[in-house]
Amino acid sequence: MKNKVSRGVKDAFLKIKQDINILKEELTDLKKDSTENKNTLKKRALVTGLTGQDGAYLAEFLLKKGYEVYGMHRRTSMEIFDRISPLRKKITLVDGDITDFASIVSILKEVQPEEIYNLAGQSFVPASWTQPISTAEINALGVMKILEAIRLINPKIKFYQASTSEMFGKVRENPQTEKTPFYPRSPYGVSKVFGYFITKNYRESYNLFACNGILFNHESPTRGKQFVTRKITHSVAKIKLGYQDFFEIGNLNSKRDWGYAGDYVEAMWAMLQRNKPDDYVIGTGKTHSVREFIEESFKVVGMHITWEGKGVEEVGKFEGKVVVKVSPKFYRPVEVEYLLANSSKAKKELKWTPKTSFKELVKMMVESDLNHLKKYGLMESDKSRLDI
Ligand code: NAP
Ligand code: G4F
Repeated sequence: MKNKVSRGVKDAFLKIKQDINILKEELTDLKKDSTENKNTLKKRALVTGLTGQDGAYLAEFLLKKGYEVYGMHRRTSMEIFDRISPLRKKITLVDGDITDFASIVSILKEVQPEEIYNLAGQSFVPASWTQPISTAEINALGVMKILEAIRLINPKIKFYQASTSEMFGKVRENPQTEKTPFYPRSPYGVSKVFGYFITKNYRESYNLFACNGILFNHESPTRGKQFVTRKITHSVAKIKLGYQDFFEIGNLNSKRDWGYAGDYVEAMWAMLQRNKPDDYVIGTGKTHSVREFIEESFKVVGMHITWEGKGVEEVGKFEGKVVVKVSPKFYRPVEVEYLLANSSKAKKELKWTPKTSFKELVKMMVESDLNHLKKYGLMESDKSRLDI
């Protein structure tokens, strides 16, 4: 009798052990399924202009958010991936050009993105006077080609268009909001007005989720060296280290609302997460002149400069030596004199505010240029064309 009971208890124990093992296996399978599901549920974004300043910052931000990131890359004679080199293994490059409708269609079919960020652009304003037609083909028609491809292939794709404060041009009011009328002053500005309105038009005509980010100037240590901020910080670093004596500059008095690119890409993403598509002004709400940017950059390296002369005769000096010279070579046929953003709508609806101040931005850029030059010396890429 006693033996029978103990055998019964033993069997019951074995049964429980077997059940526990089965449950353990089921749990492991469940865990595996849920990780696999999580992977397939990853949102997929296509970024055009991935190799540019904003493209690299946006890709990094989207990866942190758990996105699968695809970047459009157009063929060039030299493959330069400096900005995205730390991300290369985490993103997928797809070959295309936004002026080539066939390549956009193929990419949309292959990648099947849920979100497209159109950052591709001929973004250098002076080049829009020397290459006005290609500027329009990229910045105006290129946008329409992407929108058409979205409409034909998958109208559910959400679309972000990189619009710009350059559209305000000869400003009609201060500060500029989403309601301020446009008055572009360059072929670049005009091409971007087309991009803006075609985005709005496809939203209204076909109910596409298409947004315009009207972004004011935003900079970073990886800003192209032809843009005034990076030209200044790079030149100041070279002067400080004795690689050059002075640099030449154009209009010292134009004012810009300068922010940090790393902050601005967060606003791009936030626009596509709303329930309804809309357009937003993104800026800091503070404006500074080119002259102030130069003074602040020299301050970072301990050089307090003074100005002498007027107009094209004006120079900036440090300890009696000329370190900045005005040159009409850098004047534009017509100028955008003053930009200042009012981003209250973005603050209210996107909960977006800039985190980096003007002084922090200048310091970040000057120090980055100094450190790079100290580490590598003057490289071929540091001598790139600054005469345009
Ligand atoms: P960026 O550094 O000049 O980058 C532009 C990107 O567009 C590059 O990756 C470039 O590729 C790519 N691209 C040019 N033409 C193309 C084409 N036909 N097909 C595919 N890709 C093409 O400019 P960003 O400062 O990052 O600005 C990003 C976008 O925002 C631009 O559209 C710009 O106009 C706009 N935006 C910029 C600011 C600003 O302050 N940064 C403000 C408002 C709006 P490559 O590397 O091959 O040249
Ligand atoms: O740095 P910039 O060339 O930028 P710009 O023309 O304001 O355009 C940038 O911002 C736009 C947003 O408003 C973007 F849509 C556009 O893609 C680009 O990113 O020039 C800024 C100001 C201008 O008034 C210019 O005349 O600086 C003045 N400036 C004075 N000397 C100079 C120079 N600009 C450049 N590039 N080089 C000079 O030597």
